[in-house]
Amino acid sequence: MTNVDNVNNKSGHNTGPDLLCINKGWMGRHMVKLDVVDSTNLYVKNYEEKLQTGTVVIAKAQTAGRGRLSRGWSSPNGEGIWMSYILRPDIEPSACGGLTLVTALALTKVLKRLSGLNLQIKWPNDIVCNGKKLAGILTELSLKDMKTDYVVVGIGVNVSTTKFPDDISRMATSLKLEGAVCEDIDLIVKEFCEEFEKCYEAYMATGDMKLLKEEYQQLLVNIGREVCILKDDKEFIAEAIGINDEGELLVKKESEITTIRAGEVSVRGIYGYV
Ligand code: BT5
Repeated sequence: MTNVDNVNNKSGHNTGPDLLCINKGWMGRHMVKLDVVDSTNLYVKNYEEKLQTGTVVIAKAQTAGRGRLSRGWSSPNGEGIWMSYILRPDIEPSACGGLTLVTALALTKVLKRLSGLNLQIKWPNDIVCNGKKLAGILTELSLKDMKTDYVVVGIGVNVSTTKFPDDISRMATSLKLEGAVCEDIDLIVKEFCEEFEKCYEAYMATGDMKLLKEEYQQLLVNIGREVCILKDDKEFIAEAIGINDEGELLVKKESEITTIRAGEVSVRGIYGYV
């Protein structure tokens, strides 16, 4: 077992009437269902002290859904899975970024299984289908005395959207547009919670991607492809060859291998990098 059992007992949170139970394990054992919220990530951060580890907050609509680097996330009413959950991992802050990869792996596996679609991960935080973005992940870390206090992971999955805002209409897609056999939000969330729990425990067993790397790489759209990397304000083209145990992207240029920690990596043929 991981540290999760211990931290589960940290808050004596009283389960109120808005808290529903969808999973016997710790992940999603408590769920807050909202009709509308600014952002489920912000909600978790605001109520952090009251939420047990693994609590899932899900909304039908978000009025200020957020992506990375203060970008927006379109979250129309009833058309997708807009949810966040809280983790309190006993790991170094530098290892928390790996939880984005753990989430991407669990979500891709579940969505593939239920939808029947051919889905892949675009490192580090996108799930893509036929070259378009189906889902995104936003991981936010809170520190206390330079140590990991808690982590909020937010997931946005486009489920039944058929018309996206003009600025993203060419790069975004939904389960419905791709012809998925399942669009059942409750079922997807339930199965995700079970799958995430397994992947998370594998991550926590070593504190890195060692046990998950192979499976993750099999789903990685970047692998063997030319990628365009923006690093230290400079752009360069290289071939992605995989990830290391820390979850960093490995790229090769003229036989020199570089690790990419975070930031923008565009893949040729995906979202318009040609
Ligand atoms: C992400 O950021 O992909 C993270 C998205 C996380 C959203 C979830 S929803 C629940 C939780 N609560 C929140 O407030 N957020 C999380 P990034 O890689 O920075 O991508 C953002 C970019 O994706 C935007 O700048 C748009 O170009 C594009 N985009 C916006 N809405 C989209 C959508 N619904 N589907 C596909 N692409 C979208």
